[in-house]
Amino acid sequence: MGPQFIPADSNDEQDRLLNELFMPPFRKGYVRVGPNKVLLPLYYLDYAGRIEDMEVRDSDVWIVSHPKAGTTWTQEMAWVINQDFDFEGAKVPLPERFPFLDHTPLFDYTDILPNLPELQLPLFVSDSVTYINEMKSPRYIKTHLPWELLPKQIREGTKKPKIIYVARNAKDTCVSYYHHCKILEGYSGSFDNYCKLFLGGSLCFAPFWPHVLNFWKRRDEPNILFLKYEDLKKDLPAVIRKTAAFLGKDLNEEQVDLLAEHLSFARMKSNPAVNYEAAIEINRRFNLTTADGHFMRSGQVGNYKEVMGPELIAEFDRWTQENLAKSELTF
Ligand code: PPS
Repeated sequence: MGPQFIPADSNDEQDRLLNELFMPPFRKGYVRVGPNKVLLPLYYLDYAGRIEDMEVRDSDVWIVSHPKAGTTWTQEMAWVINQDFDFEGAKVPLPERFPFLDHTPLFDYTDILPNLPELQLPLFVSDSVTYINEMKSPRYIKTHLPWELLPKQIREGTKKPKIIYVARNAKDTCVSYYHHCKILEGYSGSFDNYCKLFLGGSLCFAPFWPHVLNFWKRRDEPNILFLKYEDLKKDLPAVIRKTAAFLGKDLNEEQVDLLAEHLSFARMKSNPAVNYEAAIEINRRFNLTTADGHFMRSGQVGNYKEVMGPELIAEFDRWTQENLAKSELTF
């Protein structure tokens, strides 16, 4: 059985904006799930019970994050380290070797597929939960689900996979998520309305701060590593060393440099295995979303300054201070 939920279809401003501006062909509605009222597509309910009860393995490596926090960057880093620098294997598309557990619940193609026979979906898209259940060990699993919606075996500690959580400051996350939702998830509204939804906890996997803080408070558990996008930007070799130590791998300085080069923004932007250009192209080809843009977009800290005015910045900063006041977390 999955967690409790309520439909996000009320008459309040948040639900109205969401249902007016964020209803692409592959969404049929939204629900708010569990005590934190995590927003998810209605289709998630078809998978909630299977995710809750899935068999976790101690040998799994999980990357957990709020969307756009640096997930892909962290995935590639963890995969290369844990696979002992198998750069040949790293040519396999990331979603295949490091699948996204909650991919299928985000995209309900059930009414679309009969009309688009040419749209052939691989199993990691059409049923990401089954794909992951059938993977050989060690499995690599990406998820944006917050702590309270992770499989029961993780929450109850009966299985202890290695979990890397990556967080990013709210303003850059919001801007990055806005572009992502336009090019990959069919958001059709303005940036201002998007920010209202972000601050109001009405985008998939929101609310933002409980997502981050629920891992921050577990950061000292031996099977959890808490990283920040800003630290990857500031000193990537240091984060590579820290991640290798967490995964139990010894790296020499030559390997650290080699991996830092492989993980540079320019290299990742031109690497078809990790840049999601193929996924964007499918959306365009089948008219599932219409906006232009790239997944590897700015790769900067502070990019929000180019799109947010002073009032909006002040609002985000107030909201951040309020939420972080009782923690030692800073961005
Ligand atoms: S997703 O869809 O949630 O998995 O997206 P996620 O991977 O978390 O976040 C994508 C943003 O991370 C940036 N990115 C990088 N920045 C710097 N260096 C490297 N190597 C790198 N790889 C990915 C990517 O550009 C997105 O951020 P924005 O701000 O949109 O550019």
